[in-house]
Amino acid sequence: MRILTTLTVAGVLVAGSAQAQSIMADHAWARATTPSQTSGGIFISLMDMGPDDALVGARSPIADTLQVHETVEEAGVMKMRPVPSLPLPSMATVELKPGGYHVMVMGLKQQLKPGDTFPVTLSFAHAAPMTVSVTVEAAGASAMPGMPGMKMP
Ligand SMILES: [Cu+2]
Repeated sequence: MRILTTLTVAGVLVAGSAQAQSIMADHAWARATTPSQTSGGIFISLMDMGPDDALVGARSPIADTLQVHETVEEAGVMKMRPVPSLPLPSMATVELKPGGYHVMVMGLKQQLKPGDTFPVTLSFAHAAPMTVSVTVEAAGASAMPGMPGMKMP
């Protein structure tokens, strides 16, 4: 008896729902945290295979509050602030990544250790809510493109 696994979308657990899911998620990851850290960031690629949509919220059992944030530069200083809704244009991929959009985790109830996974449920303006499995990666892992191997004098 063989169980087909070829149709499994990596890292994505689509909640049982009759509603069609037009959003696909890829590489959902979070930065590892220290024991005293109470906040963190989640990064993910979202592909909208349906009509225009928007990411409007997120929740997870691991933290009190999750917010969609954007990173902006003000007078040479990088700051982040909440956005009520992150547009997901039809047939496009929006990447939440360090230095850009991210899901901010506040009030962490546990330390995020490399290799751990935890569920996050994303809410959209139109598509059905989607629960994805987020993998914790070492702080700095694949976070800063171009940085590994670059030695500054
Ligand atoms: Cu943030």
